[in-house]
Amino acid sequence: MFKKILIANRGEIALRIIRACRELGIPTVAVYSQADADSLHVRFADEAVCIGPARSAESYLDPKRIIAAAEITGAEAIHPGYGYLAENADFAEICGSCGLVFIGPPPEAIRAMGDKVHAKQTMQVAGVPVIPGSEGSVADASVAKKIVDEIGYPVIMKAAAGGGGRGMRIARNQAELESGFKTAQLEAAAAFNNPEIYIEKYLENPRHIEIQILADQYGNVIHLGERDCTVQRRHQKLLEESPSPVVSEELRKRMGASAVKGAKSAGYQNAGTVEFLLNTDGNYYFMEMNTRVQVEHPVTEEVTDIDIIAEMLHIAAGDKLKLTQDDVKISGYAIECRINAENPDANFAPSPGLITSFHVPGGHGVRVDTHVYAKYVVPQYYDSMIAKLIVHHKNRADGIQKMLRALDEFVVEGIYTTIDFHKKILADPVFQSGIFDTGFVEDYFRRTKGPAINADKVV
Ligand code: MV4
Repeated sequence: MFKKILIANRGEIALRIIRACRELGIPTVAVYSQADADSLHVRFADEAVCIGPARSAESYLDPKRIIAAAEITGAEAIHPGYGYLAENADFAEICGSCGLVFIGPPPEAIRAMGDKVHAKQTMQVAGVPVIPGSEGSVADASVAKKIVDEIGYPVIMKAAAGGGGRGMRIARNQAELESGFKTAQLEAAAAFNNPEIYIEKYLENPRHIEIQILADQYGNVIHLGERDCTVQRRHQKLLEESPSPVVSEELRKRMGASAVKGAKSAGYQNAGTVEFLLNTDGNYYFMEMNTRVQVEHPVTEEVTDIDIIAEMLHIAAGDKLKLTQDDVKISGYAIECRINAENPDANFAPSPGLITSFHVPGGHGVRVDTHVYAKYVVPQYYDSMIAKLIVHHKNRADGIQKMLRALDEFVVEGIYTTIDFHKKILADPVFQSGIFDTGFVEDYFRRTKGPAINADKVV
């Protein structure tokens, strides 16, 4: 195992990785920006290096500073967490050429899955169901029109270099196709420095179901079941559940087998997530692959009793997976609420500042992953998630009640948070029924006369 690991991240995920390292007896190095000097990841790591000013581009996003910190502290490996450099293939490559182990997939796998056209082709060749559409990227609107002649409207245009919902456009007729295509190309060029666009049949109101996988360096790949991330607002996940209320044991086996097959065929290693859209007819389609540990990994940890971060460290150190697929048992139900420093009554505007009081819930089956404490100042520079509240119980109905109880115990004063908003969602009969789709949040606002959501063509 590694003699020292550097964590190239901040916030709750930096703490999560430090905890896993401590349990494995691995000394840790934290890096931090000047805005994070009072952060818990700095306090709980064995060593800490200030790598620059508050701005991410000059700290957490700067490979030079991270590599320098690893070299001066003698770290052998770097865990990137999520966000920042986690899915930067060049950074993973630089780690390798500096003699540092990047705790994640090989650069080639990150690159292959980062190109959404390439990723889709890889999955299709592996026999994973993909959404009908263009084979590869589409040169112009006239080529797009030819594809629509085959698959029909509505279609969605996506940036090859996009992902996570950025740079997408729906067209329901030829006029929208022609204007949308040009805009999509220009936006993709500006946002991702790559104008490539591909086209797919637009699936109305799917669910977002993703499969967690683990792959060692010797070709062994297993899956840890699904997470249902259907409850999203503007492509931001609000809460995640496992198992999904609509995935049967049989469907889990098939989706899991697809994810494993796709990962093997991509030469994937370490932890990853294969995202699918699930239709109301029960058909699922590959959407994209996330080549990192995800925010919502704890729900999988709770129902499988597998420490995903510890597995990542073992895999990166060259250990063989000790678990086989038969060892993976889904037990009970887990749900995670993302607690953000945001004001739901002001269109979820960020609410940074001083937390005057902070009390976290506890009790059986309750887990809180947070870097926040009373008198902590939430910096304005970074994302607004201040805590993840995860509960584990026997079944979905009891799990939701436990989450409601835990949310009631959660006290955060001094800033706005999404705690009360989560209570309303969890108490909603449609949410409780388990039968909803990615339009759930928008529909909830309509039904409860909350803030209207801009219904333009940008999804
Ligand atoms: C789609 C789709 C419908 N049809 N692709 C959104 C995130 C990005 N990864 C892809 N997304 C979508 N792709 C086709 N062909 C609908 C969405 C989508 C969505 C997906 C998952 C969760 C929430 C969503 C909200 C709006 C649109």
